[in-house]
Amino acid sequence: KKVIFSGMQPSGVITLGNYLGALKNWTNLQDEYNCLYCIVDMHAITVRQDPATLRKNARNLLMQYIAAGLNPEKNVIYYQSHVSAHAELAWILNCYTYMGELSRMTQFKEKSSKHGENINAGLFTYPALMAADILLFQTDLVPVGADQKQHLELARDIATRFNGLYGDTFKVPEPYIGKVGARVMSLQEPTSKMSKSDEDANASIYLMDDPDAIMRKFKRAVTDSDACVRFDQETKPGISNLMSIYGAITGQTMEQIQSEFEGKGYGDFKMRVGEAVVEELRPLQARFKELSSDKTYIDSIIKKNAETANYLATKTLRKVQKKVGFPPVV
Ligand code: AQP
Repeated sequence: KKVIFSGMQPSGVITLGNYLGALKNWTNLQDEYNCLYCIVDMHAITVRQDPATLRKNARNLLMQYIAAGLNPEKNVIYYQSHVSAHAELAWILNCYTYMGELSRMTQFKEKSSKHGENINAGLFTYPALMAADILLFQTDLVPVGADQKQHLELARDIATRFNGLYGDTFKVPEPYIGKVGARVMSLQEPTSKMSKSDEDANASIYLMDDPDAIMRKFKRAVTDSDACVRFDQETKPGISNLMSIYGAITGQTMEQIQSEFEGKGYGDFKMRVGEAVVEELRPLQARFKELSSDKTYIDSIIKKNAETANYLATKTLRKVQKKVGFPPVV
């Protein structure tokens, strides 16, 4: 079976964007591939986090992975910080990554302008850590959204460079292009993406929002004055966003949605989108609630999966350490 690796940052409470763009699609891969899904808490601290909140978000994220349908017996679901090989390989890869390459990363440019008061070295070398995450497991395929493509490309370059210098060491990962997940935009500013770290709570639907909150946020979603449900991301970003959310859940095409709401007002349309989201999230929320009350079970999952990830990661790390000339432990 081919290996798939992906992850999310516990940098907030995950949103409908994270779910429709990534998590929901991951659940369809678990039978066909060997999948590792990491909670990348080491990446999260490249932006300042409150320790207690980070801990809580990370545990919730792990439970949300499971609640969304990832089977923890089949997928390796674990915290990045529990597998020290991530940091160790990242250091080595940092030494094979050029400043020029890192300076070209658009995420660094964006995040450093957003977090101007804390442009730390970790934020800059983030892609080397991400390369380590992926390369540690001899990953074949990485499901990535458009915004992570550049980082994956760099991971491939680093792997190829290392292999060129020392002989075959890393599998060079490919992007996994599956059924395209929806790119969900902010409900308040539909030209920028929905983000878990957005300070405006009305801009995002959180996976754990109750039905009232979900309906309220959709009612308030920014649209336009055209009063026609039609897909046009240029001139109607708000409506187009609601249409892709609805389509991602119901499986309908944009044309089908357009004809379903022909002659109907935005009020009706928003209600239907809200209801569809509420129904989609209902079973996930129920399962999350069950998991939250089973501390022993979750703890055992965390422990067991960290052991598996550690075992797999150490195999690659030892190989790399040997190649670069580190002496074996005697
Ligand atoms: N709006 C989105 N629509 C579709 N997919 C999305 N993803 C994120 N936002 C959307 C996908 O979710 C995964 C999570 O990636 P991440 O946790 O590494 O962080 P991110 O991409 O930076 O997501 P956020 O929510 O915007 O987090 P913050 O606010 O912390 O930066 C990825 O697979 C991503 O493609």
